[in-house]
Amino acid sequence: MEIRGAGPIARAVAQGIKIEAETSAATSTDSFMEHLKEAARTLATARPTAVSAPNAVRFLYKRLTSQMKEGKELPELKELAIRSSQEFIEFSEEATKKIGEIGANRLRDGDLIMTHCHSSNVLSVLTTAHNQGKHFEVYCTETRPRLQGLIMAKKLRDVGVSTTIIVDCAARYFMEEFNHVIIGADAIAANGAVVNKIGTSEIALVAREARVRTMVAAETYKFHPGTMGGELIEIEERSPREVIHDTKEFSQINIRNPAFDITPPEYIDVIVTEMGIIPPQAAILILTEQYGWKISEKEPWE
Ligand code: RUB
Repeated sequence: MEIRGAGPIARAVAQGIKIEAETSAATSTDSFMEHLKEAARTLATARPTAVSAPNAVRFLYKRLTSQMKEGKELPELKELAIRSSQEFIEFSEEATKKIGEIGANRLRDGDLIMTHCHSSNVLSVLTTAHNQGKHFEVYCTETRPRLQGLIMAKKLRDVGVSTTIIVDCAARYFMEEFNHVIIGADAIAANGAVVNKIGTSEIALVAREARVRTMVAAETYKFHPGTMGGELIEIEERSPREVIHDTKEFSQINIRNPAFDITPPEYIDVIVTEMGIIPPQAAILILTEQYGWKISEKEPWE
């Protein structure tokens, strides 16, 4: 939880691989690849829900293995690992910027917008629209139990956006007033279902009931290749102490703390990616046509 949000997590993974490549004492291509594999396994599986982490590794390995097959020597492979990690970080930052520009086009003067949790991509959409001179207001949920919504609210205030904080369960009370719900994503399944902070699916359900449009702002490396073969996205369950600090007082009572939930594609109007706006049903095309992932592909760290 030092690094929050699936985009920053992906960049941290690429940075980790870069450091491993820079500091590796390997003397052959095989031992270098073995060294990176170990690091890749740790990094790719550190946060089970955010697919951006394993996708960052997949992105780097695709390049490395194709170069290895071409018979590249150790210094070239090392240089490629370092360069590719840096390129991924730059691509990721650029993607968030583009998402901001594309998403901002959908906002209008006078809009009232609701968001949930803290997402760098949602922040990019809102700050870009604000910098374009659009006047709108944002309601941020607190986002129990870790209160990332408060981080979002402070960041919006600091750039000059009119911001209001509400408790999570006030979503339905205010919903009819909103023009948009805008949320980020930790992972997107092949059928367009979106995994994001716990509470997102409830908000999307309420938005649909009130005919308020739900926009997801997410980079294409949030799409989960494993789901093409029916793999389920693991939902990280965190410490009960995030919910109840003094668990002794509530002894013999179970406390469950899933960190994310799944919003079905029917509740999502559009996904704003760096490549443009797509309906959730087009998720499979991103996976197969853009990234060329295959069903049940062997993972680089296996
Ligand atoms: C953060 C969260 C964010 C997504 C998208 O959860 O659910 O909405 O990760 O963020 P946590 P971004 O704080 O538990 O990691 O757009 O920055 O990738």
